[in-house]
Amino acid sequence: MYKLICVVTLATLAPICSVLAQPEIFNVDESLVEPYELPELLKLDNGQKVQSLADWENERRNEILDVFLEEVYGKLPDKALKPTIEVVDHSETALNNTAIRQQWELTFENNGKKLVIEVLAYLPKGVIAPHVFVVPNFRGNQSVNNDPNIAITNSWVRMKKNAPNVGVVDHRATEASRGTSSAMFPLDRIIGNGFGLYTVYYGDIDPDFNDFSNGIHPLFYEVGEDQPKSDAWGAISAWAWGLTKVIDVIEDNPLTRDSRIIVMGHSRLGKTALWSGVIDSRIDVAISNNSGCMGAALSRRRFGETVKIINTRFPHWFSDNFLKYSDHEDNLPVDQHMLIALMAPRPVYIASAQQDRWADPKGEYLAGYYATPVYELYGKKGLPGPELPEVNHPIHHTIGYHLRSGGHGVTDYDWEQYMAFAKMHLDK
Ligand code: GTR
Repeated sequence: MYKLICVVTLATLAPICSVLAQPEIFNVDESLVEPYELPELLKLDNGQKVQSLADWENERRNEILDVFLEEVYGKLPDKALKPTIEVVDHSETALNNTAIRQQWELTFENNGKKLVIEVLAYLPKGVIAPHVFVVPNFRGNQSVNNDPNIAITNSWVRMKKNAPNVGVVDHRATEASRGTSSAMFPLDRIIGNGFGLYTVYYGDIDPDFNDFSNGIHPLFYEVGEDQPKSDAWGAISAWAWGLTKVIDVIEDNPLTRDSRIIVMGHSRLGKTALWSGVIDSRIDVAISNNSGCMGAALSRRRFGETVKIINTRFPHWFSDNFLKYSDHEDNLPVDQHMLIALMAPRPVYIASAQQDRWADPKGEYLAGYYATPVYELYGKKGLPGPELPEVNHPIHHTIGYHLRSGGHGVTDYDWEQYMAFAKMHLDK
């Protein structure tokens, strides 16, 4: 089935090859994509067609959601765990006097374990209930800006092979890590456009390696358990759960209680952003930036990263049940167009980058296109046809999409689209 072995000479894919423990087999040639059949979005498990919005909302949506919960990302705990929340910082003069900065410590305790999640917000001064972006970060809150008042994370920080890892020593962040992700968080533009930003470090919620004795999971184990059940949450569900806790903070904060909420995430956190939008209806808009395999991209295309590769490298991201779909995508009762459809009728944006073939731009687009019939049930516009739009020609319907020139990352161009898309849908 796979036609291309990872001996790729293409500069853009070379780094991928070098980080894989063993050469993996994957295809990045469109002409080699085998025909595939997607599971039907609007057909109930009993074979009947979805005829109405009520059929979708009361039946089909639940069937699909259950599969994503049990077979893919894993079920989140039913039990609510209330944190103690401490406001640790409030400044009215942040970012050259343009923003209010706030920081909170959320402390969760259970089973004799304790977890602290730090939340950071910048809000534009003089704007009442600004729309707020919730964007999880990869290297600690201190990495989003070189503001010396941001608390440096105490949590484990991922170190990339073949990357400088500036300011991270032995998996701990140091002073030198301040602002190292600021290109991904253009706060001057975000605040300048009247938006607020909430961010949280994903490693505070669950450190990103295959170990379930740390992070949030152990706080929810039942007696005798030391890892999640086979249908229970992996790391992506845990990170999405963490975003719902940030939304609790947004709702408790008088400055943002009435704000509209846009979740945006990049790459593995783009997968997380989509999933959080599905499980939390308080999210008004979900945006996935270069989310790829098990984010927006259709798995059955087996283009770029495959289910087998993702399960081999990152088994902890999903429920254990998901492991059986390695090389067996066709057995999965869902594909990622169904994840997008679960956001309906709320606006959802899928962003791809031309050189990011590992994430399968066409597969990301097609998931939005094949989700469109559900948006149409609500009288909303999805994506117009099966062909990829031209590079740098964004589509801003209720489903948004762009294929940006360049590679894997978040750029100012991406942010311009997200802010325009959010304004279009959320401004009254
Ligand atoms: C890659 C992974 C992708 C994507 C990316 C990232 O190694 O294969 O699924 O999530 O990491 O998060 O940067």
